[in-house]
Order: sequence, then C-alpha cells, then structure tokens
Amino acid sequence: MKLTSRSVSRAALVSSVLATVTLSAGLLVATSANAATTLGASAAQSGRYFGTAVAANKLSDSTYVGILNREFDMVTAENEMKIDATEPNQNQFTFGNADRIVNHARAQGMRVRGHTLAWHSQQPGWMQNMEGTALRSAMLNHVTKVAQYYAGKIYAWDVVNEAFEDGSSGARRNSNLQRTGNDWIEAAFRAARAADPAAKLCYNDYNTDDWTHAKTQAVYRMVQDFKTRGVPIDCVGLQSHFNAQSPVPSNYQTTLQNFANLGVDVQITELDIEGSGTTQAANYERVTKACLAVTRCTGITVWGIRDTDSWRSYGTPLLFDGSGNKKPAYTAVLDALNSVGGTTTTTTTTTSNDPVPGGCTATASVNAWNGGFVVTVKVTAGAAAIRGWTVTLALPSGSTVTNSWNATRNGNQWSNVAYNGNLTAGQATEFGFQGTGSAGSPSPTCTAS
Ligand code: 9MR
Repeated sequence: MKLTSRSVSRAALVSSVLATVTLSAGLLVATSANAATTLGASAAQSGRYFGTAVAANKLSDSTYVGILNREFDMVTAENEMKIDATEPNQNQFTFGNADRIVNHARAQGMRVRGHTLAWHSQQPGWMQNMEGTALRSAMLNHVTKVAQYYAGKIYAWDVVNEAFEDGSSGARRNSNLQRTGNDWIEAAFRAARAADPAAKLCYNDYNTDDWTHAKTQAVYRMVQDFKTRGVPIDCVGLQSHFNAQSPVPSNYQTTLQNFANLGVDVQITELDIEGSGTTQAANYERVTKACLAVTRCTGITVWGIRDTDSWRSYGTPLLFDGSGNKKPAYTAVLDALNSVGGTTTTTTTTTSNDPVPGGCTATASVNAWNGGFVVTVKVTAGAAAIRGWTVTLALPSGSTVTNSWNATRNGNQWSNVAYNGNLTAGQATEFGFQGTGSAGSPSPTCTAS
C-alpha cells in the first residue's frame, strides 16, 4: 500500500507510519507519507537539506543546541572556518573552534557547508598586508591546507566569497586578492578541487538575488565562462539577506533557475529576512517555494537559529524568537516544505553473510519524488566491534546516482570512509546518496571487515 499526501488528510499524515508490510523473513518495509515535523526532515522529503549557521561559543547553550539538533541537517560555521580563524599566523593553522562545530554536526548526522576559503574580508593581519605573487601563493596555500584538512567531511565549500562590486558596474571588487590577477578565482577553485575532490565547490555572494541587477549578471557570466572552460565549479550560493531596502525580488525564482540552467546546483546559503508576523512569514514562504520549484536548488541555510543569535538581531530576521519559540515564519517554511515531497519507504534487512563475528546490518530509507530520490542507509555493527563495512544495494536499471556522502561508491557497493569504519558493538553510522530515476525498494546487505 502506498499513500501520498494527496490521498490522506493533514491530521492523518501526522501519524506518519501508514503501512508496514513484511515481505519475507528478515525484510521489513514501512511506507509513510510526508508531513514531517522538523525543517530538516521536511526538506529531505524532496532530497533537499535545511541548514543553519552555527557559532562555536553557543554550543554550550542547551536551548540553542536543542533546536539545532532537532531541526537542522546541515551546518555552516558562522565565523570559525574563515581565514582569520583558521590561519591566524602564516602557515600556522588552528582548527579548534571549527572542529567543535564539524564534530558536533557529524555526531548528529548533519552535513557541513564550508565557509569560506578565499575572501577579501576577515583576512588575518599578515594577509591584509600582502599583495601580488606572495599573496597569490599564500591564498592558494590556505585553500589547499584547509580543504585538505577537512577533505571528505564537507558537503560544499564556499571557495570564493563576495568577489564582485555592488552597484551597476558589474565589475570585480577591488581587493588585494583581485589585484593578484583576474584569474585568482579560478585558481582558488582548482586548488580546492585538488585538495578535496569530493566536496562541491561553490561561488557565494549577496545582492545576487535580483536577476536584473548588474552584480547578478556579472556572477552569472563568470559561472557560464567557468563551465565553458572547464573550471571546476559545482554550485552557486545566494546568501539572500533580505530587508526593506533589499526585499525578496519578484524574479527570485528566475534567478535560481537561470543559474541552475548553467549546470550548477544552487543553494540559499545565508537566508535571513528582517520583519515579523505574517509579512515576514509570507516572505520566507516565497523564498522556500522558489527553491522547491527549482530542481537544482538543493537546500536552504538560515543565518542563525534565534533572532538573538543573528548578526542583525535588531531586525528579528530568523525563524525562532529569542526564547527559542517557533515564529510564524517557521511554520510558513515548514508548511511550504511539506507541500511538496514524496513518499518515505524504510527497508530493513537483517541478513548478513559475513566473515566477521557479529557482522553488521543495514537499513535503507528512501525519500522519493517524481524523478529523483535520496537514500539514507544506516549501518549497525552486530555483537562485536568492526573495522569497516561494505553495503551492497542494487538500484533499478535506469536510475543514476548523482552524489553520495559519508561513503565511497563502487557500482552497487558503498564502503566506509576513513572516519566511519570503526564501529563498536551495536554502534550505528549513516551514509547516503542522491539520484535521478527511481530507487525502488532497496534491500541492502552489509558485510563487515
Ligand atoms: O554573521 C557573521 C558575523 O558574526 C561576523 O561578524 C561577520 C564578519 O564579517 O560575518 C557575518 O557573516 C557574514 C558571512 O560570513 C558572509 N556574508 C555576510 C554575512 C553577514 O555579514
């Protein structure tokens, strides 16, 4: 039995699990329709993520961490991965606060957006005073060392941030990095690709939301040029900081779609909208629906959790109030995310033909929508510790895997990466992949080593 959101009422949806069918010994399939109750789970119904900026010094605030862990499945370090934080003295790298965020996220099964490798702002003093070839090499060294350090742990890097002028010029921003030569951006992208081939590489900027603005057009032409010449770029980040002076433009969805049409993913990377009540909620709904309407808009990140956490708290621009209560804007986003999305099917297989005592088991959960899917696989060690695992999971012919995380893939087999192979008895870890076509009802098997 398969039910979709169209065939049951919202009240019934909340009960979530609609059918459980035992197909054969050891194989259990549960099908549920959508109406997830958190931002991350709601976004996952259409293969998207919902993220937030996180500040390391707030990880001891239990209200903050409670909302973070409950609602979000992607994290961006608000300041801790910036150049001044990670390389305070030339060639001396410090990752303490960034690691606290990355480790927290990964322990919670959240993914991480890296922000940011090359930027004119928040440069450490030694870099601010540099120019020319010395700066070019220092910048490339920074990109390489930081991307290498986090290799395999980052879903997407904002490789270059805010490199274009505001206003009508459409020119590059005059910065010490720009003065090293117009090719500094593509050099940074090439270095990032070499250092972490698994990460998606993004160009990220603000005031690039209105399709008619000169800055938007200039970024578009750069991305088009990069795609034409084979410069490695996978995504464009639209920061999307909105207020009365810079409202959500009527052509926002057009902008997202036009970037996507260049063959890159589009991500809303720093969303906040000043305001309150129903007006703010309506603006958040518009932004969310615009992303949902663009297949390659892969996720939304808000720039903080509570209004009081915001870089512009006076504008109360976020989804939770200062006490951590959900605002009307939160409900508008959640409802918009729940208005699309597919059917979730969880398949548990308990078989394991395994040379290791205790072995492992694998459970696959599929979020499917028209034309695509995300499969999340939970691997659990048996009665003994294991040092590695391989999950075999066949997809129907004609479906294609477009990206995966927390595992390396070889055809129908996904194996652990460096950080998630060692599991103690009974311990679980998750990996996932996204694809086009149908995932069917996969029945994964797990082999431990
Ligand atoms: O939110 C960040 C704030 O805490 C910092 O003081 C500020 C310093 O530049 O950066 C803020 O984050 C910015 C982001 O890194 C890039 N886009 C604009 C964001 C808001 O200013």
